[in-house]
Amino acid sequence: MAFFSCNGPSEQKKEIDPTTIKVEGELVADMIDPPLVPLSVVNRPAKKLIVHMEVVEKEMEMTDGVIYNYWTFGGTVPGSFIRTRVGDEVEFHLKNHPDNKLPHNIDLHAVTGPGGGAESSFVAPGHETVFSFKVLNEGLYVYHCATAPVGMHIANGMYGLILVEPAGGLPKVDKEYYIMQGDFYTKGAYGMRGLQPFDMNKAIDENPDYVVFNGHVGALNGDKAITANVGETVRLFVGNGGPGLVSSFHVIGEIFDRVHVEGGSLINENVQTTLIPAGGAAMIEFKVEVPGTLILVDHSIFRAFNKGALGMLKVSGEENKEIYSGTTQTGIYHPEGGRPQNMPEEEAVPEVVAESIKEQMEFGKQIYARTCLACHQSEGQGIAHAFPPLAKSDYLNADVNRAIDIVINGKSGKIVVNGVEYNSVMTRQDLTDDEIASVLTYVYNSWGNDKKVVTPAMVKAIRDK
Ligand code: HEC
Ligand SMILES: [Cu+2]
Repeated sequence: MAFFSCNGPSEQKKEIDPTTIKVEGELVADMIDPPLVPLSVVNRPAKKLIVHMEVVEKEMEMTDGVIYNYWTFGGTVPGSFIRTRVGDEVEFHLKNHPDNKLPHNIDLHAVTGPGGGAESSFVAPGHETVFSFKVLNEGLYVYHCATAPVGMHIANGMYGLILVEPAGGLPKVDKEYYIMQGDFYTKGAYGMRGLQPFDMNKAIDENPDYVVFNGHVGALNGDKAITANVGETVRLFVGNGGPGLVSSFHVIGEIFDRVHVEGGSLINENVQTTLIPAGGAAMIEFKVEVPGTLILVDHSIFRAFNKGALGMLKVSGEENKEIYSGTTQTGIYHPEGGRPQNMPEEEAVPEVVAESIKEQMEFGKQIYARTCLACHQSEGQGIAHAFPPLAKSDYLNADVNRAIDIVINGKSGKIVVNGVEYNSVMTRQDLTDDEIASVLTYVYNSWGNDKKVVTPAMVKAIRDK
């Protein structure tokens, strides 16, 4: 027997032919920066919805010290969330900022028409184009630039989401957020400082240096984390701009109560990880029952810990020991950074090296955060029985050349740090001489250590031995 399951809005859609919905009046669309979204359409009638979007090419930070020339819809990656309802007539104004270097256009997957609008929206710097479309199908859709070389425009950040709500809007929830995954390809390896140009060869190979949420490593971490309170319902609008990778979207510590699979009308329940195709999306809903930091990841896990695809949802409120109890070790899931690429020498951009002790401290802190912190912890306190402390470490302070050697070559076997024996393995860290000098200078000048300064020449001397 085949019955339609009772999904409310999608049944209404069957009754009304959306092409016959009349529009009543005009409305200028709200444009808000991610991870926020405009308010639901709730009960408003279908309208002529006027969207003003400007393409902006601009340099922004990919991660600490790494600059990238992003091409954006509206100045952010992803571009502003566009919220419509079935039957709206969208009048789309696409501007190309006069300071931009390239022509652009827009292909919205919610459009029924040639190129999803791309064929009508090609616009040169300093100009504006206007085209109109009626939204017929409810769901969550990707939009992106489709100007040649298409892959390059998308890889530089030109994507966003457009939501088509059913008449009456989506069911009410307490919190809504907008997240989009994207992969980025740079000439230099992950974390290499300076302005990093796009690397077309890596893009064709689909081998990104960065896989991130909302355009930057850490865009949803720390004080930029999204938030909710215990007992609230959360809806995540999650898209994948690609251009290359499919996302295995997962939230560590939560189960998705409902997922609009691929952003459409099919609802799956009790989902652990949902697949989000490149150029696709999903609507994910869950209730948060206990406090803590939920970690958003692409569960292709090296991308999360080594390429940046890691975000946070901080839940505050009362504990509920019936649902979860146990001592919590905060900060188990940290980014670990990545140096997986071997760049051909001639393509590598020159390394930006620390010029002063002040810069060594600054760079060293960043290198520590993405390379050492995952094991030795944020204040160098280590983890009992597993990772020795770097704070007030007698072992560290006793011999600087030995410390350099450990970072270059790794370490295994018994050692005694502050009277406690460790017998574990530290992996060799694939860092440059300058980076090792900076990170060790930072460690020696933090947490009660004895303030040695390590130079690249000292590191080189050990490496060459
Ligand atoms: C994958 C986990 C891991 C990472 C990442 C890591 N270490 Fe270690 N580190 C260890 C372990 C385990 C030991 C102890 C090895 C043993 O038992 O022989 C250690 C030992 C050390 C020691 C000597 C012991 C002490 O406490 O003074 C130093 C110095 C050190 N690490 C520095 C660093 C620095 C600097 C970084 C980042 C550039 C780093 N480590 C990254 C796991 C790690
Ligand atoms: Cu473009």
